[in-house]
Amino acid sequence: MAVSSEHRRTARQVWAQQRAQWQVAAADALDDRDAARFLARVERWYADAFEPLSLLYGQVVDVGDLVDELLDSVLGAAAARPHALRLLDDTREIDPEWFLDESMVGYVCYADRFAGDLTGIVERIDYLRDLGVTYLHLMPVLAPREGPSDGGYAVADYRAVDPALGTMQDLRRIAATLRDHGISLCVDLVVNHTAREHEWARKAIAGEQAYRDYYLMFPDRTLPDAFEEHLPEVFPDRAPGNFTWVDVLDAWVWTTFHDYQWDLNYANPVVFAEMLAIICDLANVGVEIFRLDAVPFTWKRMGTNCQNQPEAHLLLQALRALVRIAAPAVLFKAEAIVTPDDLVQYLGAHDLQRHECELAYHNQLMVLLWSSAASRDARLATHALRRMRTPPPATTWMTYLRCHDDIGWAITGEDAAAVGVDEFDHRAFLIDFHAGEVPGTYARGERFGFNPVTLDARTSGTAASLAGIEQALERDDDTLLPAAISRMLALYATLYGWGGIPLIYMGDEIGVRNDYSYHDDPAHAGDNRWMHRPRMDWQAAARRRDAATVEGRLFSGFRRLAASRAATPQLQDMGATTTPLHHDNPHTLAWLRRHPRFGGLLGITNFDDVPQSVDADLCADARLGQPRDVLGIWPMTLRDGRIHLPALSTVWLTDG
Ligand code: OTU
Repeated sequence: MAVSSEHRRTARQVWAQQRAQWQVAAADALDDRDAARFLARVERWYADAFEPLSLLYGQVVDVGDLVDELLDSVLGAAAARPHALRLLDDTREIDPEWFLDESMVGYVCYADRFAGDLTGIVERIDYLRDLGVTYLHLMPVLAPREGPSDGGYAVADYRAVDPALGTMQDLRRIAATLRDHGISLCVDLVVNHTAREHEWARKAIAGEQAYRDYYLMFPDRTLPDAFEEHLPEVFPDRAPGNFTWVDVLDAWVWTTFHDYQWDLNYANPVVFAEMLAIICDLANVGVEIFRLDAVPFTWKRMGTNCQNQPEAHLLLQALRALVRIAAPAVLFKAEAIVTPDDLVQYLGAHDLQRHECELAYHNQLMVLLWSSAASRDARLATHALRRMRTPPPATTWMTYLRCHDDIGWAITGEDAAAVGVDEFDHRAFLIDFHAGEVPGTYARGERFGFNPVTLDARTSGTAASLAGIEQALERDDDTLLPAAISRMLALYATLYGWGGIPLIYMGDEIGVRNDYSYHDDPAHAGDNRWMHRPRMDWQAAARRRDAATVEGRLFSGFRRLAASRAATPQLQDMGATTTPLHHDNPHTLAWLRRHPRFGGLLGITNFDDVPQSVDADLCADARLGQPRDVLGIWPMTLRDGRIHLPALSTVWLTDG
């Protein structure tokens, strides 16, 4: 489904007719300068909103009227935008590529588990700045349903903060304080579904047809059965199937995730308008980055797996254009854990580029880092990552090693075959290895979402436990522990040196291990993702300056990662590319970063637990006359025409 030049022409014509009316409206709502800015933005983005909306809703509404209505809401938001945020808009419009800077480092945490509540975050800002953090993702902060809420991903009210964390006023204050410290606030926006306790769902239950149309409901199994033929199950063990019978509604409701998470019906333009207004309101509270949860699922089509549908992208494109008009400082981050070819489309890389999200999780890199570490072999990573397309201009990856979810072992058959690996066997190996069930494994994780039909499973566990720190501490072994720490740092050093924005998942910087206490909490028991959602261990963190401790070694390593990165302009993302290089050592991953202005950087990671070397000709390919390691955590030597790396280590070589 392509956006056609015909739609663009129509958009131009409609706007030409409406311009005068919007000039008056803007002049009423805003002062001269802001009205001029608002109108300039509408000029710039009108067609970008109109085109996708025509394709999405052209059959059911007059698109000119719809855009008119949406612009009304957007102008309201622009008028309500606080002064400080308008200044931020100005800054970001002057420097729209601010987030591509090599100084960017992200941190991801639950406000309560990290700092007690929202206001507690203030006391931890120095800790974050110490790690070089410029971006803070606070895990779900909006009011969830009571009882099980999928970790907050079942939102009962998008316009209220979870009372356990604080108030909307607290969120506003914390956003401003973070901003004053150079930290951008990111929050989750669960766009695909609401809790069944959300007002819309309650009104649907009360019998209001208008609200039944917010969701996807079916009177009998005919359509659900037909859809199910092509639908995977996200939580096969705990929430099998994709539909839930709701007695009071006398209908099957679409529930991709848990039965209390009702999928929204984006074929209804009213739902789109609601979500747009919610985003604008939260932007005005000071949210700078929206993590758009489960975006691949927003559009359903019979006969498909109902993920990554073209309309899901059109929705994002229309939202992107309209939010740009209201709050240009805001960025979108796609939470799309999908195959590489599908993934880059969320950054707007279609056959023809579109403005969509600026940021997306690089889950391939994450999976392949763990895969390379476990097999001590980087050939699959080299092959698979070489195939990935470069993000379009002014977009980038978020690179990460762990997050609050399980790890899905997304290895494609094509990539596996290309390096002579059996896809199924390798995935089984990764599942078993990380569950601690392969001889010689160092990992302490658990299976998540085991599917007895496909035998597939994902993996839970903190980075420290998966990287061997838990096992080493338990065995009280002097050789295992340094190796595990080095492994963990080398994994992070790879993603810090990759380009994109690196994310630290809370606790990784001090090696927080699995938390088994979730078994005792009835709301969490049964969902082992809680083993890698521990509370911050501030007692352990207090040891972070002591080089003799695990915490000290990791924390100083993370500080070095941020400092080295900030001093390495090749890691800035404007126009740079990252390409893994084929070379002569299977145990090492080598990648070439080419920056059009600052030149090359050759990254090399040794996943083996013994020293390894690679042909120094790689430096010539990277045009590094005098290779010098700018990371500075592990020693590198050049000898006999080879670059020698210690066990479990990373170097970033530049010409110098
Ligand atoms: C997300 O994850 C969240 O990160 C999870 O914590 C939630 O449970 C879920 O949404 C529902 O809100 O399937 O296994 O491609 O991978 O949306 C986790 C995107 C998930 C999906 C992702 C989802």
